[in-house]
Amino acid sequence: MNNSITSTSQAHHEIGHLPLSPPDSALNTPNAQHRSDYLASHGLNDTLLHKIKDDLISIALEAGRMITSADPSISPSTPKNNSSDRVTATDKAVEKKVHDRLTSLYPHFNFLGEETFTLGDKLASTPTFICDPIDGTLNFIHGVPHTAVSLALTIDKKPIVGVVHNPLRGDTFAGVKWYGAFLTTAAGVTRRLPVSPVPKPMSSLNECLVAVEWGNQRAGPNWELRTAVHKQLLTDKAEGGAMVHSVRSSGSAALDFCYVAAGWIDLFWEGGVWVWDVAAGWIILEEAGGIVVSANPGDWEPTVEGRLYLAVRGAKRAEQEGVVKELWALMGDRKFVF
Ligand code: LIP
Repeated sequence: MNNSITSTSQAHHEIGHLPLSPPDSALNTPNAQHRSDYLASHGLNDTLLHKIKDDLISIALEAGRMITSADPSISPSTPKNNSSDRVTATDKAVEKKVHDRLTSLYPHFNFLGEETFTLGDKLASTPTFICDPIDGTLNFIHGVPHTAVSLALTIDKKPIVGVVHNPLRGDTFAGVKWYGAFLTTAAGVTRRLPVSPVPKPMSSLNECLVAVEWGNQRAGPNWELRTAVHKQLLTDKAEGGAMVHSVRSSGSAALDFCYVAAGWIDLFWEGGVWVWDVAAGWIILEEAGGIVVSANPGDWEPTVEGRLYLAVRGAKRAEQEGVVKELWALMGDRKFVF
């Protein structure tokens, strides 16, 4: 079955009108009433939620144009926590643009951005925009065309709207709680996620393509655990590994989440990234039938600020739980500490 729902020659900037709609079964039911009461308790309603999604898409596209027209060699990057954790003038300029646009449109909402975050800042329960101006800064610096603007709205510390835009490929992923998740490509084709409406079976890790990232903390117990698990994922079953199809490391956690939402990647296991790396991808994934549990064994309900994530694509719940338990088993009694 073809899951493409819009195929037009429309300009990419028109994708704000993604055909997000709740399933028919969700309309005029007690759930719909509960949903509107919940939104109202935060000063929101369905119409506003969709306006916010459209505004986030339009701001992400504008930010994307800033990224594609920037030349990182002209304004070199500077290190943050270490030599592999870097920031450029473009990261800062994009965040300022996003901040200014959002605070003028929604002056009563909070704003949390990667480049203006101070250690100890906490996500509020009230509506909060979360911004990663360039997720995949190292890719941007090196010219790898795999970076994204990642924008989310949270309420009650949970993502409710998410937009992830890779300006170099022209992909825009968007999700709104209760309304589904979509990908619009550079060709103007919009598809509901996951891309395959009937997800393939996922009976064991052995059949999975797994995303991992390397992070920038390259010493100590977290590094030992990360690299040991990466090795176990790849190692032959005869030697105690999971023998996954392979691992992929894209350099952007936001895009990793979206690729799991699309169903292109089966799982993404990561500890140490931050709320701005995952908030938008989280709601896109959930709306595509995926789940997020902790990167550490035993925690089925991680928080978005917890820095520990195992994202699993849409599949039967028993299959999702099966691969989670298999991955956690590879960790034994070891845990990330962030
Ligand atoms: C990056 C993440 C990536 C991780 C890097 C870094 P940034 O975010 O998305 O997955 O491995 O350490 O945190 O810094 O490019 O926004």
